[in-house]
Amino acid sequence: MRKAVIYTGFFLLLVMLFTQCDHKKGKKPVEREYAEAPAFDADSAFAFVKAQTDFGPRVPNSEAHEQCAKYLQSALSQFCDTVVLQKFTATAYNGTKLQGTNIIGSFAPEKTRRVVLSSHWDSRHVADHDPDPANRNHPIDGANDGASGVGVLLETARQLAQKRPDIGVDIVLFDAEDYGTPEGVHSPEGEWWGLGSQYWAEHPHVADYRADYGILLDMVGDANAKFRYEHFSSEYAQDILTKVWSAAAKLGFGKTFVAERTHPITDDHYYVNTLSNVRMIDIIHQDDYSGTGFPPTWHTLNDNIDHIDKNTLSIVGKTLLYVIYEEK
Ligand code: AHN
Ligand code: ZN
Repeated sequence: MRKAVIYTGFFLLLVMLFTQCDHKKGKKPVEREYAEAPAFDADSAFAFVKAQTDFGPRVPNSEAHEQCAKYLQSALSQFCDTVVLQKFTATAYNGTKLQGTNIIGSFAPEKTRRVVLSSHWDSRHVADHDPDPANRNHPIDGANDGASGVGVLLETARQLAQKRPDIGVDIVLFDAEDYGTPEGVHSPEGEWWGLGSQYWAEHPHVADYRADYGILLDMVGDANAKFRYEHFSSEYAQDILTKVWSAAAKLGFGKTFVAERTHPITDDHYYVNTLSNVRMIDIIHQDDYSGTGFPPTWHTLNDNIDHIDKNTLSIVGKTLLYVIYEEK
């Protein structure tokens, strides 16, 4: 009788040991896959966002814009192998001549296999969607609309510098994305958004520039961010959308990256896709319930650092790093 109890106990112990091992074995492949990518530090990304908004609105032709360009150049210089400032003059919807600068940091510029990561670094000259009409001609901080994407890319650059991926990477910070025609204002026919990306697409920073694909970040800092398959991204580069959204799903971010098609946005990726030979997707926060199609702070004075969520920055940064380190 006692022997039977001892045998049963021993048997149960063996079963427990085996199921434990099995459990660990089942988990390991995912851990091993992810171990390739370095950690993404959300506090650091947030600090990179705040450093930009601390300059104030980064509207082309302003002092804050000029100071921020210097900051971004020096930040990228710490991490990248090369940094190029691409200066251009663009005419805005109202005839204003904008002095623009696209800022481009490269890792391993000699490699042919490469990916381009982008975001716009300027902020909008007017809060034309602010609920208070008195605020609508004030410039915005653009913490989400501009600085969030750049913050994620600066932290990504910091990680790439510490652990080199197999492929080359270009970080292209577009200027003058957000100087488009304000709501209710009449302007001549023309393409008034994405002035910096239009320039870069037609005048790449190196001759015969090519990349395997591109990823644009726009508004990646809201607490309730949801990213779907934006229409133009899907038309030009559905395979890249699938790659990125699958990576997010593997990391457990399926609630933020939802594999569902949604309507077109005229963003920097539109000009890259139509005017250059690089195929680029847009990771952009679209909202069906806010009334504008974008998050509630969009083009309002509320688009400030108080509405930036570290967790969203982290989800986007970890997904990006995963995708980059998967490329061989
Ligand atoms: C349109 O509203 C057509 N495009 C806006 C793209 C944008 C503005 N992204 C951020 N700010
Ligand atoms: Zn905007």
